[in-house]
Amino acid sequence: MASIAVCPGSFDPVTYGHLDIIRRGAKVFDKVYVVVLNNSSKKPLFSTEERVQLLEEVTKDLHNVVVDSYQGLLVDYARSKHASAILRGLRAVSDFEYEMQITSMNRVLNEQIETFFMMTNNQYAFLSSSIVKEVAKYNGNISELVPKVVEEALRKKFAHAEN
Ligand code: COD
Repeated sequence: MASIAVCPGSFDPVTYGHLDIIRRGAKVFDKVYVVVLNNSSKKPLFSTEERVQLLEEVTKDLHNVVVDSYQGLLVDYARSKHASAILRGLRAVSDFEYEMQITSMNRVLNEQIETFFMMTNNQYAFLSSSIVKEVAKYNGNISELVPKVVEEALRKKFAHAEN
C-alpha cells in the first residue's frame, strides 16, 4: 500500500525551511499532499490562492508532491486523502510545546493518523515566514531565505503597501 502523508501549514509564504521539510518528506513517503490551511491565530499576508501558487511553483520538480488547500480540520482533509501520516517540521526546542499541542489535539480527533517530525537543516533552524516578511517589509536581503519567485511576490506585496 502506498504511504501517503499530508504536510500542513500556513505557508505565508513558503520559505527554504518549509521546502527542506517537503523535500525530505518526498523522499520518505510515496505521495505528499502539501496543504494550505487556516491557522486561526495568524492573519495571512498572502491569499490562499497566492500561497498555493507559490508552493506549486517551488515544488514543481517534485513529482510525488501535490499542492492543495482546505477550509476545515486537518484530520478531515487527511482522511479524505487516505493519508496515514501528518508531516511537520521542527526547528528548535521552542517549537516543541506548540507541536505537542497540535499533535495531541489531532490524535483526539483521529487516532488512526500518526504525526511525524523532521528536523530541518541547521541552516534554516532560525527561519520562519514571519521573520522573512519582517525583513522584506523593510527591504532587507531575503535571497538566502526564500526562492526567487517568493522574493518577487514579497517585494510586490510590500511595494503595493507603500503606495
Ligand atoms: N524549518 C523547518 N520546518 C519549518 C520551518 C523551518 N525553518 N519553518 C516552518 N516549518 C514547519 C513548521 O514547523 C510546520 O511543521 C510547517 O513547516 C508549516 O509551518 P507554518 O508556520 O507555515 O504553519 P502553521 O504552524 O501555522 O500550521 C498550522 C496549521 C495550519 C497546520 C494548523 O493551524 C491547522 O491544522 N489548522 C487547520 C484547523 C485544524 O485542524 N485545527 C486543529 C489542530 S490545531
